[in-house]
Amino acid sequence: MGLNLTQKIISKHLISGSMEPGKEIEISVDSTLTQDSTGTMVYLQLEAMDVEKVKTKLSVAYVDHNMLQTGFENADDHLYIKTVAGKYGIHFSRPGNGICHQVQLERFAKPGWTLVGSDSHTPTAGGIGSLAIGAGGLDVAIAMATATYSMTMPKVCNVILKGKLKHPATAKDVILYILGKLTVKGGVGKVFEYTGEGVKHLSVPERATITNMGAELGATTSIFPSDDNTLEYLKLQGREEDFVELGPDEDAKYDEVITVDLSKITPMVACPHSPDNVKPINELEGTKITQVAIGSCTNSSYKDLVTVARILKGKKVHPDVSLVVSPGSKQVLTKLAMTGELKDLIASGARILESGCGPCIGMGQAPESDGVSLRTFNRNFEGRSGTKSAKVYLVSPETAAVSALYGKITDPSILESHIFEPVEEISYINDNMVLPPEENLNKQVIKGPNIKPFPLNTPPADNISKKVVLKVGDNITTDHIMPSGAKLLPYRSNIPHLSQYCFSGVDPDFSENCRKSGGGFIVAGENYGQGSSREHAALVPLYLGIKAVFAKSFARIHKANLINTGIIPLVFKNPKDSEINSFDEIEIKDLVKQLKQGNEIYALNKSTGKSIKLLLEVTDREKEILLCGGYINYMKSGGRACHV
Ligand code: MIC
Ligand code: SF4
Repeated sequence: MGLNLTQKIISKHLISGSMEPGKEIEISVDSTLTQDSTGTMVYLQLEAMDVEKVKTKLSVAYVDHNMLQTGFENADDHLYIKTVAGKYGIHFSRPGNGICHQVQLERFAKPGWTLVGSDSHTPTAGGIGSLAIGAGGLDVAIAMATATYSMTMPKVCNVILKGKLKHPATAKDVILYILGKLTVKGGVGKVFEYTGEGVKHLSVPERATITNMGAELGATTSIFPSDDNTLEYLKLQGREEDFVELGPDEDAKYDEVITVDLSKITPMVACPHSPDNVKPINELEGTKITQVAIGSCTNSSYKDLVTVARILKGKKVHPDVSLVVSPGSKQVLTKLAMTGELKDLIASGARILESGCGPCIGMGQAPESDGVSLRTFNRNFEGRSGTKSAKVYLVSPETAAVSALYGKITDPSILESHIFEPVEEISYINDNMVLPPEENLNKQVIKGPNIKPFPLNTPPADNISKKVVLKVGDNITTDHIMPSGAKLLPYRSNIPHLSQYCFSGVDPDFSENCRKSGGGFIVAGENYGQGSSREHAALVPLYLGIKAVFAKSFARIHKANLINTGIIPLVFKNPKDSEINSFDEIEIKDLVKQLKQGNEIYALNKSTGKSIKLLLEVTDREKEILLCGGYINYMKSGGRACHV
């Protein structure tokens, strides 16, 4: 039987397990990436692992998220990452070089390689045919230390692309359309593999826009074949030798199939406050806007920004709108400067930001109170922009740019046809902002005062009786659990400081309640922990004494992060059992025995007298990790059971 592309790459990298969906597999890891906001924890964990050098073929440490340097804190983080990279044999991409996913695609990602990154949008490299997976920081540290990664074998969903996009529809509209259909939990446990004649009409950066936002579907990853367009892209990057042709076998089998007719896609908008709240643009046309932000790892390629420059050329940004543009990389920004498009952007009134994540993670450019912001980004969760009352809409660069001119959401169909003429790609390569390990001279790791040790759990107690310190609904994001933004991002290496702000936008008393009750349990709905890969959303609750989360379902990366920290992720067996009130006292007796015995855990709601049936949906290895109170203890015990 033929293999699909996902199976082909996995089988080439398979170390143990079988490729049956739902079963645990271990694969070899060719490359890793980290970025600064998750990276400091990753490297603290790597240091705890006692290895001399990374075992991967290539590991890159980026600084792209927090570059505001409002105090010493994040300059300390940058220096720590730079020096630790030098020590362990990791390439260091300096601040200003660009967003990790954009630079990885341009300079490092290879078709057929595996990539594990401490950022949920790592699947961007699926646009070039890599099997690229976002993971929690500890899993990336393990990947660097051992060149392996353990995961659940996903189902493979074939997305057959028919036809060709018609102007003004773009790759962004394709993925928004899919998100509208499948929702933010539609991809959990799946890889989306794109095939069909439509694929050849999409360039690598367009494919990367689609695979990037596969993260919003909750997917393990998304992938395109490696074909002539891939070769063309690699040639422009001077990396022709990295090309291999890759695709599924003709008789490949898939677990699911969906078909998307590209010729029927029209401009789409994801409305506040979720990337799957998607509507066709005609339902929103005329909505007044106050800010437009163009950039992020979804839409900041050279082609994206040239198109924006064409739209703005000779025109003036609407007086009620602030337009900010953050180019994806130094390469993109330089090319815009070389060809003169940068001049057109500046002349129109666009505010040019440095190449990095910037407003996407709330690092500056927070809208005014009740502001309406149109963004080419991938997430519009409430408060993520830095302004809780702001409304954020997600659109393509074309829609964003034309709307910036009119001061309201505007259908890009009104644009003249020359805007959509193919962009002539130029080649410009300059890697002087990447420091290879051999040129990174500070081999002494430097840790400033902002860098605090990460918390460690202890093996679970036999009997636990604790309060429900928080009850929340469906689709809680890691931005809800551990908010980011300009005020908090400088403290990603400082769990005690962050702990004061855990769930602050949901329940400002959460942290205090945890302290008063000596920790406790969290009760949640579906898809708990969707969004970012930040393991701070597990480390901080651990620090506050959270023992277990009871939910209807969990998002993949967050569940792995909970397990790695030793917080037990439990799923309600009967939805009715989720009828638990805040501050009810829950007792789990013989927890260790129950964990060892099977996958059902019984708890008692002492406040109501009702019994609760919970499922522990983990692999044997993950169960051992939980019995040890987290991965670091498990590792220290040599992978043996901590409770005998
Ligand atoms: C995000 O888009 O939320 C981030 C910031 O890139 C995160 C990582 C983080 O929280 O540091 C992600 O997507 O994993
Ligand atoms: Fe950076 Fe935004 Fe991409 Fe996250 S989603 S990596 S914050 S640009």
